[in-house]
Amino acid sequence: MEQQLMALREEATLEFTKVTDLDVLNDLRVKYLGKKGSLTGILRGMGALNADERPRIGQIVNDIRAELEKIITARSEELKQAAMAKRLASEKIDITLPGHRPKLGHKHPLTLTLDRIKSIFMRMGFTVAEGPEVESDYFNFEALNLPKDHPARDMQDSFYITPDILLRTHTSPMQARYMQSKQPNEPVRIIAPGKVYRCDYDATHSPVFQQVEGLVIDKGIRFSDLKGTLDLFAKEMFGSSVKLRFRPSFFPFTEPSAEVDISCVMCGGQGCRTCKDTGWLEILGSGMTHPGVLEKSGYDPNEVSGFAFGIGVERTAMLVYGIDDLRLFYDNDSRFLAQF
Ligand code: 2NM
Repeated sequence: MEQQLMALREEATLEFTKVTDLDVLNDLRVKYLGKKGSLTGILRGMGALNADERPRIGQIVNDIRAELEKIITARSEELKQAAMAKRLASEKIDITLPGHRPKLGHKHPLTLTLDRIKSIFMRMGFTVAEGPEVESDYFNFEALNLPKDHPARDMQDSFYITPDILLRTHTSPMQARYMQSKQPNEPVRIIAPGKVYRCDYDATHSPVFQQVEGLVIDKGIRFSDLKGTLDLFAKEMFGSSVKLRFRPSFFPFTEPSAEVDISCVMCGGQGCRTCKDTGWLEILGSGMTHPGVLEKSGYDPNEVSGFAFGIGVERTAMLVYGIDDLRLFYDNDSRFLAQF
């Protein structure tokens, strides 16, 4: 048995020294020292030895194992260093090459558009008022003069949480909240931007979209104030050569009401695909605040008057950037978003 052990020691040492590959070295370790390896194999024969021989042979086995492990560790180090030296010799790194710049994101086109809208009105002295997207029936409809049979109140057209609570269908509830937080007849000059929700989905309608609604109340506010404010807004937003057109319309919370068109930003009013050959683009709704809306929020229509308007952020962004499908804003395709 002692001879067997010496032979194994010799053979293993020779093989470990010859090996030039780390994986092969590991295979050899398993072959000689592994659970089913040669050394363990010889150890199994110990049962046949005399009791007084066993400790001596056991000692030899342990010594051989330690010695071989030492050789393997040393050889493994050598091979690792050789591999690294070879890599360093062949691999050429040009440290003067420019690094990879991390890709920086940027604001979404809708955020850029909303920022511009806000900034235009803030320069005119408007305050930005924000509020809840989950609203009560009272603030979303009742306080704004929307009759019980108004289509927006239909379960089909709005997202209801309970019969009394829904996702706001416009940002006007914020205007009512703001009015009610003020002293009676205290002047108001706010815009309420934010997300609103309606059951609708096609190339020009998304179930969630963004709006900016404005409200001005004070003594002696007239329709000409509405016109001047929206005229300045449109010129700042779409360019100073833009013309405005006010068309009579209807909203439950304003009287009189007007739909506002701008001269087509694509063709300058000549007529094209975007404006469907009319030369005009509808951009917002507006009107003089209905006396009932003022009264419901603590304002006296005999003392003060006001105007209000609502602008669609998606629609504005589509016109500013020349985009024909609103769904592009929500797809999050970086090929689209990278263009802004
Ligand atoms: C629009 C059109 C016309 C509007 C009305 C009010 C409020 F709170 F004063 F009643 N806020 N916004 C309004 C008026 C909104 O959107 C097309």
